[in-house]
Amino acid sequence: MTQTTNDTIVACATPAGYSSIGVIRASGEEAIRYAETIFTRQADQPLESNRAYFGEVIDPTTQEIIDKVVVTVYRAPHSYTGEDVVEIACHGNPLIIERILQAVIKTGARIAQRGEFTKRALLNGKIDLLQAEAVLDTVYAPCDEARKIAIAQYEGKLSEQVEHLRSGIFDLLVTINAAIDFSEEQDIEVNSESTDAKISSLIDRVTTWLNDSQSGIKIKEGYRILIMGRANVGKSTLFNRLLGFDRAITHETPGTTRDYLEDTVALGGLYLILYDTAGMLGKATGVDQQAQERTMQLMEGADLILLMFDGSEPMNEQDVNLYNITKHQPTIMVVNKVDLNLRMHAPDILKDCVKISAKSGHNIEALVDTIRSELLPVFNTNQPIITRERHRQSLEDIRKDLQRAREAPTTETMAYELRAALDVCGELTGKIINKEILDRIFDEFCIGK
Ligand SMILES: Nc1nc2c(ncn2[C@@H]2O[C@H](COP(=O)(O)OP(=O)(O)OP(=O)(O)O)[C@@H](O)[C@H]2O)c(=O)[nH]1
Ligand SMILES: [Mg+2]
Repeated sequence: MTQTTNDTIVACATPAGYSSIGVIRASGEEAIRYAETIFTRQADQPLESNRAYFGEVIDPTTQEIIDKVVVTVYRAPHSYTGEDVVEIACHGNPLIIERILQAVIKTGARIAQRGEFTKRALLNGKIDLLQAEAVLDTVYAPCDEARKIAIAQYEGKLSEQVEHLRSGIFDLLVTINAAIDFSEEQDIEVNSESTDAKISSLIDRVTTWLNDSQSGIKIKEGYRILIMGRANVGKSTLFNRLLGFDRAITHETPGTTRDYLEDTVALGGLYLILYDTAGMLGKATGVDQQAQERTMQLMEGADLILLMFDGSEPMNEQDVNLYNITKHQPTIMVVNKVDLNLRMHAPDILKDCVKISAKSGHNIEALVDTIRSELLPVFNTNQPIITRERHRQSLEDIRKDLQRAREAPTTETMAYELRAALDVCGELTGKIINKEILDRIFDEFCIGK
């Protein structure tokens, strides 16, 4: 698989705005020649690979010094893209970055498209499609668990597993093809128990993998956590405490929160989408009733409920109601206001609860630990889990193809289904290029990656 266009591209690899350092990256056949044109340094030897040089960037038209920079050179194929790559680390001022970009463009480069550096890495065989996606996931990992998975995928662990599956299917296809070729001369029984068992074992492998996929996607996209409880128990105070800033209004008057509030935070290595809800007020009417209906709607999609009680007051009917409503969903009981005298008498709840003070922050770490252990799944496999809908869909397709192969009436149809499964494996890793899939993936990238 080789790259057809190797014109030289350039882009800023660091975010817009002021920073200590900004990095401009160029890749392509002429990248080093362009760098030589605009870069001056004391010792004027040719730029060597894997070395950094201190010097100045000069505007090729006016000969004016734009900035003092460090230039690093990576010669093909030992670079991110597999092409000649030059990285210019300048001062992180948007004006300087723009001037240097323009200087490189004046020498003949063009601005890169979204993800074009990574796309070139893919097309030059430096990484496969799963790894290209993992690059994106590494850059945007919203929490530590997502980062761990992204790095494992970037290292190629997921690709290895897909390759392992692919070769299992391929071996089977070879046996079956041989049987088709020789079936007229020899009596080869294809639909034998052993073929059936082999396909079944491949299906089982894909199924185990798929069972973990929902968790993989959740780790990346976030767990929905609903803070529930009767009015005034301290839901908004906890919401603010977990977020680390005063997002919600809190007040001693019951019924402060009406419309639910939503915000995200990384806690305990997980990415959480937190919801602060309206307090349950017993027989509510009008706006209060609508607010409570919304809470009930949110409950349906919640991955975890934090059901809060006010430890400084006896339990009342609404607490019991909420306890009954939520008991069939994953729930953590949270008894709040333990900085005050404990007046709640509910042995069942107190046995299993986390006792906190949302106001002072007491025991919030224990609550985060409990949230983590409730949510973080025990994976069925050691193999890197999948984190994208595209992966999940492909595995579903492979499973269907394998199931059809197992039930195939003839050897020919069995071979046909196995070939279809192989094609999906190829699309998954990018061995088979599907332009639509590529465009969709690289559209998610930023320019400069
Ligand atoms: N002593 C003490 N007071 C708390 C604690 N947590 C919250 N409060 C107080 O309890 C009152 C209600 O807190 P909120 O966070 O607004 O309660 P809420 O559950 O969101 O209330 P609604 O939105 O009305 O349902 C406020 O005066 C808080 O300061 C706590 O841990 N200890
Ligand atoms: Mg509130």
